Amino acid sequence: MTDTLPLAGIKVIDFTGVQAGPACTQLLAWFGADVLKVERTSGGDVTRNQLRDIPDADALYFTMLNSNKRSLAIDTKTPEGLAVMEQLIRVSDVLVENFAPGAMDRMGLSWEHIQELNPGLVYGSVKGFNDESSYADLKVYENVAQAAGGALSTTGFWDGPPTVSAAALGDSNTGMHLAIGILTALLSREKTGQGQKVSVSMQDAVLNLCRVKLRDQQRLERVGHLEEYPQYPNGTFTDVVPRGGNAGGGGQPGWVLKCKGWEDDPNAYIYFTIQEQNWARTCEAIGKPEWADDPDHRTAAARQERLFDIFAGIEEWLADKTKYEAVDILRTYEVPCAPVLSMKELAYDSDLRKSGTVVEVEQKQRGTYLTVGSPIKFSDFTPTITGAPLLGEHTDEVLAELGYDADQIAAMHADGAVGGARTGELSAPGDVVTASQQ
Ligand code: CAO
Repeated sequence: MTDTLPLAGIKVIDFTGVQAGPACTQLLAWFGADVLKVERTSGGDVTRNQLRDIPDADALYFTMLNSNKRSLAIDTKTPEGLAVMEQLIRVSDVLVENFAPGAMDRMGLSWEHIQELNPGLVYGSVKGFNDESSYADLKVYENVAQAAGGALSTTGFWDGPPTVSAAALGDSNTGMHLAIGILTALLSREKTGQGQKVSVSMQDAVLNLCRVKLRDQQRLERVGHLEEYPQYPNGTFTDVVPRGGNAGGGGQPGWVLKCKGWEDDPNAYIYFTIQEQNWARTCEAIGKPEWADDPDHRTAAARQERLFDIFAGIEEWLADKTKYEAVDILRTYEVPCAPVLSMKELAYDSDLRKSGTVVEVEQKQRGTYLTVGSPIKFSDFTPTITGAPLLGEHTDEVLAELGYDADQIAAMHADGAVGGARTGELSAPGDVVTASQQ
């Protein structure tokens, strides 16, 4: 099955950690690439140990970003480890890294040297800021990127502080951008035979998703207000895009509305959108048919001034309906809306299980756990999600593939240049060499 997947035969060196890089390489692995995670001998990717829910088992943070991969544990700061890395670069198609700025150069793996080793290699790199930025030297995590990319200043309520989004706009989003860049460079290589460096900065990737706010900055500078924001027409605007709470970002006003049970259930809400072209049916749906032709409600301009009174009226209609009942009625009137779903509801959602968007995976040391499957659906194949590798689980296998013999491999283990379980040691799921034992 794996041999027939679209990216079968593409060898990827996954020299990444935490979330941004691993999310990119995991996607390539799902689509059939042979993704080899290269990790430090002591502990590996830091997420193996972060936020553990089972002592001595790799954390979900790691397993949910590293499925379908193999793991090689080497110390690239030893001459033997660096030689292994160079040999891997010679025989691979793609290398992805997201280390701190300068770390690859310090390791002796500059882009110039990588090109000498393999001119056909596609080199994918994530940094916090792009090369032209005066912040290019900074180390960056998710929320730092959200701050720098415009998400923080535009998220939250107008009377509260800048607010982070739960969605990984800085991390996974950057990884997805990088995956697109890598696949593009691979297609380019088909024509030219040449590899190239593909860089994505987290600031740039966040801003790319915040493009409507850049739109709003220019509109604000031209007309002095933003008609779809709750501040209009009764509040004040400054010269920067304000935080708009739960307002819709496009031309159709929307808001989060309370449903039956909101007093006790933090997620008893729906998101409701007033679609301009569907106004008459929307009025029918919410039991206010008189609003359809009323001059105070008939046009978008008239509604704008009394938007929050309209939402309050809809909440009266919602008071005796659960979020599911409300959506079931509103959908028959083609009102764009959805229940606000909790993570618990999503985890046990049978539709998401059926579509493979949420999958149950078997993991050594852990048993089964839930993770996300591919959100990209193909007509010709369905990606199968498998467990994540243990630290150095494939060290010996990979070294043998590179031509090292058993004595050389043993010597490298003895020197500490490589790590992980020795061949044959992983006979049972619980039989694992943990970081602390290495
Ligand atoms: N063998 C030997 N050394 C290794 C190694 C290996 N297999 N793998 C990594 N290292 C070394 C690196 O060479 C580096 O050494 P130097 O500091 O001496 O150059 C060291 O480990 C630490 O690398 P790091 O990049 O992981 O550094 P960090 O933990 O201090 O910073 C992070 C982490 C994420 C802030 C930083 O990597 C970064 O800014 N990356 C770019 C942006 C990014 O991707 N952030 C998203 C992370 S997801 O939230």
